[in-house]
Amino acid sequence: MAMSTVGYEIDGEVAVLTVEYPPVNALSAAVRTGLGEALERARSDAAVRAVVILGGGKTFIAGADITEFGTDKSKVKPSLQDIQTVLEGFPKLTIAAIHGTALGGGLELALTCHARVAVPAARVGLPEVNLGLLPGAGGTQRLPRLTGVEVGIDLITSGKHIPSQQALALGVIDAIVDDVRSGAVAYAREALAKGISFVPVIERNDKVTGIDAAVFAAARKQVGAKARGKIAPMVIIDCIEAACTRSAAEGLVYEKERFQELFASDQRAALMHYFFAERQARKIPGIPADVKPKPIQSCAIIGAGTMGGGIAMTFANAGIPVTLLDLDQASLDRGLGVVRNNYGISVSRGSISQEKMDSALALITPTLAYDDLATCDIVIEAALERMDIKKEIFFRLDGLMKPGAILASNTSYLSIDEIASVTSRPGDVVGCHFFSPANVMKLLENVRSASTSDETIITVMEMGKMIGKVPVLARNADGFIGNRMLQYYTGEAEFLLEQGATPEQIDRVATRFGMAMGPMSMRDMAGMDMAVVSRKGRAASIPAGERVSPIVERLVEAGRYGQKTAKGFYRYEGREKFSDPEAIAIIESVSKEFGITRREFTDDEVEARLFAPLVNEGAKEIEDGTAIRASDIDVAWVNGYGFPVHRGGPMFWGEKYGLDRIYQMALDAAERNGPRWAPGKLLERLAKEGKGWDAA
Ligand code: T1G
Repeated sequence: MAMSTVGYEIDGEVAVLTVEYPPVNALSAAVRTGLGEALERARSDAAVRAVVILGGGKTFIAGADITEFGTDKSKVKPSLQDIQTVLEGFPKLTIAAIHGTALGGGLELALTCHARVAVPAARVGLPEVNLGLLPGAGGTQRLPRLTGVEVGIDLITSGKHIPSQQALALGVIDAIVDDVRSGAVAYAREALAKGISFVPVIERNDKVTGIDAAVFAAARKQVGAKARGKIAPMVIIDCIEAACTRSAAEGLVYEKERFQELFASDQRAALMHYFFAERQARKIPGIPADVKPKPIQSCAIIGAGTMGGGIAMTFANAGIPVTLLDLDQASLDRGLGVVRNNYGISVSRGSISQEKMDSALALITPTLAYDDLATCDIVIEAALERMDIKKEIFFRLDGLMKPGAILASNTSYLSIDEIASVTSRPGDVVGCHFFSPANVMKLLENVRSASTSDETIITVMEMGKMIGKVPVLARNADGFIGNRMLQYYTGEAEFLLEQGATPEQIDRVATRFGMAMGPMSMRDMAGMDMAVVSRKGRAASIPAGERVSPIVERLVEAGRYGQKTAKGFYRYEGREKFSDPEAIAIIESVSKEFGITRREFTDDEVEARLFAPLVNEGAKEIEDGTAIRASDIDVAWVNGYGFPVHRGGPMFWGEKYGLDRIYQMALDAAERNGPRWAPGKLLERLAKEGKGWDAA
């Protein structure tokens, strides 16, 4: 008998099976074995007339055990499908009792029970698409039979979790109960008493019959437009279409075939890498286990500008009271106006309720008085990117904030060590770099100085997750993790322009690769006048003898700032962009100025030239300790810079592309652009040894 991971108790005529497999009751080999044995026991116990299946600890079953994927354990019988077959043919009433989350295989198992009940705070979903997969245990065949095809397509291609109230309305669950265990037992008893019979979900065909092919054509168009190269969403639509055009048995076979196809894909490997990378990034080596995060129950923000307002929304959305300070009432009013407007847009789009907007706004208290910040657990400075101003603020905060408060700067590149140097508590000083718009972008790049304490680090990493961000820890260095690499991506794009590529080609290649936006369009959106200012500030970091392309400066001199002036690399009419011969002429004049003979580039050459420098600089960040691990860099770029998650991140992509090729490209780039572009020792070693980042 395997170590029992499934508790078995009798409550009157109901057998209660509790899956105990922390942390999320994943359907490991041990759990599947335990479930098989417990169901057999219930079947043979004449006193048992119903079975309730629930999860121990904080949740129901969160899906197949991802850690077993690709291992022999995943082949151990009974498979999930075997358990489902037992359940779907079980001679006694079976009830899935859901709290926490029922996700992936967990929900698929519940869909083979006769009925499903959930507590109000529970959530259910089929998020396999986020792993480059599809629900491979009948989810694409059963869920649409309850929700209808269009809702089923939306839920499964998005992977979203839905609350139990919505699940009830859609028929995914049959009742909401106050207490997961007693409520489920009572539901079972009542169903027995009333002699209610349940039709197995797989036999309910009314919602998958007679569906017009146009529904799938429309879905493919809509989902395809957002997929940005992801393959799983389109395969999911094929499977749901099969639920409507084939028998249930054939549909299940079809789904299994398409699941195997996705399981073998590079995208599944990349997305699985990313799943663990995001969680690994929260683990900081070298910090003793007894160092615990401080509670963050109040937040002060200095600066009600775009960033400060967005950060205020982030904390308010997490239910944390915010005191928002600015220098004068006009700035404060303007900042709060932007916050209110942002919430209003979300309400009008239906993405949040009016109540949510009102409750979040009620948590934001504007003030002009620094004294009002003193008792907050953390203060985040989001003032101008000038060191003198930041030093003045932190010196003042040092004398004001309660002992133990965390003093954070949202700076995107200024030195945290230098900022901390004006305080008497450098251990409490840290960078918390949010990305604009701060209430939307997921990345929180926490930056430790040489003095930042372990407790401060652990606290801001935990805080990141608590406020719905994806935290990554950087050590203080120019540009931290993301922006330090970004200058090589945009820099090489501008050199490519000088050498003959066009803005259209570069942006087309970047978006074909899966980037949310190409580098030239990104420049136009951010505003190149701002880029010129920050490049002036960083000019000292360019070694003598090296140069940065002056194309951006030339465009700004010509009044071409980007979208804000309706012209930049492109000409804009509203949000629509057009090629602009005037911009091309400026680019060509730079080529001429530097005696560069322009030539054609293949798209593949542009792609390699754009992304290889990212990998090269990322390797240097691992080497010098700016980044703890390669996968942290992947997490930063996926969440802060729109790098396609289905490619795993720049470092994962580079390893697949070949570190030896990346190394050679770095040597070539150094020839062209200067020593900053040369490969570091780590990349050289790994390339020559034929190893990957795990040997870093
Ligand atoms: N398998 C194994 N480990 C898992 C896991 C899973 N399904 N889900 C989470 N973990 C680990 C995670 O790595 C972390 O480990 C710890 O649990 C806490 O996770 C046939 C094939 C459930 C909402 O995609 O969305 O079913 O870092 O930090 O924030 O069709 O975990 O502590 O060592 O995320 O409270 C489908 C993925 C699988 C759900 C909880 N299911 N998990 O969030 O904790 S494929 C999923 C989540 C499948 C079938 C297919 C979240 C969560 P460690 P956490 P959390």
